Amino acid sequence: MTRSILAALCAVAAGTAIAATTTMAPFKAIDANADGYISAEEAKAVEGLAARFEQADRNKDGRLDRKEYEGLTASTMERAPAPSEGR
Ligand SMILES: [Ca+2]
Ligand SMILES: [Ca+2]
Repeated sequence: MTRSILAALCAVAAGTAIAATTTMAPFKAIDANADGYISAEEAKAVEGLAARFEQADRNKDGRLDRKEYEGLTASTMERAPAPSEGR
């Protein structure tokens, strides 16, 4: 009994991880000129990122460093509903 529950939980966790990585592109892939920052121009290449650019740019320097980008992806994952709830 306990085993099947554990297996189900693992499957859910694995599915969530895959979904998170496929929805947000890795920092390096977006940073086209490899200067270590995502510019507003580079953000336009990623669907949904340009819309959240200002929100993600915490220090308002007009570009996203790796930490700011990772903060954005983390907050996106927090907002995702838990699939195990409501049963
Ligand atoms: Ca760049
Ligand atoms: Ca910034």
